[in-house]
Amino acid sequence: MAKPRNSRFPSRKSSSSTTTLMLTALIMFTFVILVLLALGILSMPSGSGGSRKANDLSSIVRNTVETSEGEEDRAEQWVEVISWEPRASVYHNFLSKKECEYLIDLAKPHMQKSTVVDSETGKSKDSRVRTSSGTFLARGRDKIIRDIEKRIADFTFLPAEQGEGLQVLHYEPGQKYEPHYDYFMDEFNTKNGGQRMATVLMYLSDVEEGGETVFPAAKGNISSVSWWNELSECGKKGLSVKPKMGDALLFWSMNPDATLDSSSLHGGCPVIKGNKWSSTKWIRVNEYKI
Ligand SMILES: O=C(O)CCC(=O)C(=O)O
Repeated sequence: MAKPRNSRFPSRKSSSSTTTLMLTALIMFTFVILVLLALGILSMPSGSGGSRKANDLSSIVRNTVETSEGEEDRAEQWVEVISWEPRASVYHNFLSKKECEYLIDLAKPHMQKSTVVDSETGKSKDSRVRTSSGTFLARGRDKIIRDIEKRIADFTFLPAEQGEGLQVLHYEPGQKYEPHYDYFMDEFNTKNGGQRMATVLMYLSDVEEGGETVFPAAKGNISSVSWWNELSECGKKGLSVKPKMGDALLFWSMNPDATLDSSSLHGGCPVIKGNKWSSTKWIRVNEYKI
């Protein structure tokens, strides 16, 4: 039987070549998309809504810069590890000048002679070991303090809820804090929050001479710090940090295995010239209830 001349149905051959063409186009399109993704020209939408890549350290740096926006007086920030025994590092320009002045102004009307903890009874007592004056600022009491406490949590990787209130300290010439541990040897003081595991000490002023924070039991080369030649006689008796307005010193009173670190012994050298203002944040192993 003869084939009709103009069939209304496409032949089997022409339909299979259309399918081949479409498949080839699809493969080429997929290939181009994969190449663009590999080159980073295209990116997949992320669940968090941002275009930031996971594990991209440059995004953390950008984050820090974004946080500091609008704070014209904040100088360059960087973290310097100064010791492994005890574990200690300095975060340069952690606080802005405005924040330092704010904390001093807030604390000034409430300063009282500092006390120490009696290791027998766990109660506070007057002592010649610590001759500064100080006061506590309640945790989370206002926006500026909450911002600082959030920054401390980011720096230490420890939640703000584990921190005690900020203690502001003032040392006049001749005033000091003899070497001591921040951890407790009594049960009374560990009832709320458990042991103190880390301390962040923020310097709210420069000190012309003396006033260093000294770690007399630190292991390692104590003279390797860049400020060695500026240290007082007391400061040269151990690893020392010279107070600089805005800098924060973080050190750990506990080892990673939760034992107490005896190399964290530290003190405040006598101020020789000028005034020293600082603020301490003690961080516990559990939530510290306020
Ligand atoms: O003032 C210093 O440098 C040390 C302060 C201190 O040891 C403390 O507050 O526990």
